[in-house]
Amino acid sequence: MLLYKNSVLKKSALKPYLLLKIFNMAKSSFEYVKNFELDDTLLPNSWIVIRLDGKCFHKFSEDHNFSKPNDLRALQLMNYAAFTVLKEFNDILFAFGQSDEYSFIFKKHTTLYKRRAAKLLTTINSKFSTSYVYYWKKFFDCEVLKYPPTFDGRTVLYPSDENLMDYMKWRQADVHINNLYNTTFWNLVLKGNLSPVQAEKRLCGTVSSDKNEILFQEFNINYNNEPEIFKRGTLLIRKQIEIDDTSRSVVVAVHDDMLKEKFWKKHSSYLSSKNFKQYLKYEGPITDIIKDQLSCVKS
Ligand SMILES: Nc1nc2c(ncn2[C@@H]2O[C@H](COP(=O)(O)OP(=O)(O)OP(=O)(O)O)[C@@H](O)[C@H]2O)c(=O)[nH]1
Ligand SMILES: [Mg+2]
Repeated sequence: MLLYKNSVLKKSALKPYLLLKIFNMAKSSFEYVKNFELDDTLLPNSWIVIRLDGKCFHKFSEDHNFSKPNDLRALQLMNYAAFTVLKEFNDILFAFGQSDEYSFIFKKHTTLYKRRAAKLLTTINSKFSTSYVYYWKKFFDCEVLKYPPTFDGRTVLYPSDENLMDYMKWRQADVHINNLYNTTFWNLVLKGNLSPVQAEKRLCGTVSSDKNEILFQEFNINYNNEPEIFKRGTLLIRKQIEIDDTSRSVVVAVHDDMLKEKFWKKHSSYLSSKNFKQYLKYEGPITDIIKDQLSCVKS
């Protein structure tokens, strides 16, 4: 293009094939820069996990009046944004979310984008982040989105099934630890009239049973009865569903206890088979996310 714009060439009566030759020479002399691009193909035969996390969400949640310690709208928006990702990328086996983070676990032998790390991470992050903004109003009807949120992301490879299971357990244990602390902390502050500093001091050195006791004795709260989504986070997983005598695979949101071996025994087929045959049957309620997928199929 630059060559063509050159006034001498424009005015000259060069034949088109000569112009093309000059153009191609220029192209190949520049093209070497492509070699600077690094190969970031991820190892085969290993689990690819992408984890996204909201940047400065302690501030973002304040600025958007999230309820403390848990805002159901915020969690549902996170789930919906992640669901949008799973809907588009069939190679994601399941995803797990809590607070301002979401992990996406790819099928072990995925060849999506030839397993190129940057392409996978940036595409998933972009789809998730734009969906978070795009669907904001669906969940926060009275709260205006004041500025665009940012999510960081990382890609981690896990070589064994055990590593992957431990990863999922780690993230879910994190929900439990944080939620028990936050629930007790905010009850002490909001209902117990302690300042945040006093509440922090009160909880310093306490173990789980102490916090359960504070909640029960002082605020009449049985922690076990708190909503599962708060205590365990959300697992988005593909399951089979029977509709009108036909079986369809859909993404469902569940709050199963992944710290229990029972969960992994039941879901062992998700991890083991190379040529995945069939997802487990879903037996829960027909949620909005499921309705969304069924109406999509019909239209
Ligand atoms: N009130 C409220 N705050 C939330 C909720 N979910 C997430 N947050 C906030 O988001 C933070 C998420 O933790 P982090 O990711 O460690 O903190 P961060 O401020 O995002 O910091 P970076 O991730 O390092 O940028 C929590 O500490 C809360 O402040 C919610 O449902 N309600
Ligand atoms: Mg964060």
